[in-house]
Amino acid sequence: MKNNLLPGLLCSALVFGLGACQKPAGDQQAVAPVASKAVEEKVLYIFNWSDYIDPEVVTDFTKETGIKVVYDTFDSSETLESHLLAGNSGYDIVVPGAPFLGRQIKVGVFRPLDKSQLKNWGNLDTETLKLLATYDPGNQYAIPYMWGTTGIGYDVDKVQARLGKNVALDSYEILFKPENLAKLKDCGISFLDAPGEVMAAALNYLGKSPASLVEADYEAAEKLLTGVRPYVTNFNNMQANELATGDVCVALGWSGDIAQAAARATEAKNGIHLQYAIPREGTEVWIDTLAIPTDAPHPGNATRFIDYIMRPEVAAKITNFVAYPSGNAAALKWVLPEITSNPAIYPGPALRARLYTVPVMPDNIDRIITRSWTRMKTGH
Ligand code: N2P
Repeated sequence: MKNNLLPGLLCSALVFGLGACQKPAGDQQAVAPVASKAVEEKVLYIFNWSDYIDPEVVTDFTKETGIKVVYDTFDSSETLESHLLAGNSGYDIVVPGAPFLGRQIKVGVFRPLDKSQLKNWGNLDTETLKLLATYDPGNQYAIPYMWGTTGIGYDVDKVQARLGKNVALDSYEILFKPENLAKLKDCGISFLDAPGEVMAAALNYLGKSPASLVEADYEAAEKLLTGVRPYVTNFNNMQANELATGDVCVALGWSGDIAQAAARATEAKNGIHLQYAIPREGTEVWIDTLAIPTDAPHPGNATRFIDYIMRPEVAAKITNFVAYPSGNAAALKWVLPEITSNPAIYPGPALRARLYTVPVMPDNIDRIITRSWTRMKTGH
């Protein structure tokens, strides 16, 4: 065999996953392009939030591309972050919220998107991209996936039976006033286990900036939460089931998860009527994103998946399943009318005017938040 055939043979063997591409000395130029394109195994490792996709989207992608998907889930931004910071997570696609994306970009854990391969980019919502660019300048590393709000999920009958018919169900007073919580404790109270988001909600409720840089403001927020803590049944980011089954009757939670809970309860015909309110005091609107870790083993497959998700019908299929709006403007016409017309999922202008976003916080503030969250939860 002639020596100059060898590089091609060695590298094409990789298509079948047989091993590392060895570049013979002196012939590196000839093999490099082949090595970077053709070597990916037909597999893709995704790490997403739980209850955050229509499983059919994943199986349809595999049917169309032959790329097998290994799909894992996580339940907190902190879990995702620890995987990313440890390195070699093995994941090709991850789903950080925008503030986490912003701070993780700074430490180099993501690879820039290959926009030349993202032909569906034009379907993305320009306003959402603009907002996302405040975390990811130039939209280099991530696309908007879904967005939503943080608010109050409640069992209408149980809450009204305990707080009276005249109580404002769209006020954070339900969740932050100990006298209300004392009356609700027997039917179960769930709070998100999301330190940054809950602290921001507490700050905002206290009339402070949800993105405050003042240490004393965090002391006040911690004090508020410490007063609430004895009434909280659990801190949890998977609230759809516990609300749907009646294990808890009120939650500080995420819009789509609460909509999913309401749908599950209706389907189960268990007599539980759940609603979601965007608090009148204002609350957070957040964006979650799709990004590719720097050390992703299959960045080409990841790019294909991201482009697939950006097809309007696909993005809409996810929204129809998870009840979170997508960052894809072209998807809107494929979204079910009962979802687009639900103001708890797609808030109208008056509600939107009450929403705030949380930026990437400086490290010292992040540390304050983490410490005070731990103190509040553990009691020391
Ligand atoms: C999916 C919830 C993801 C929202 N269950 C996190 N921002």
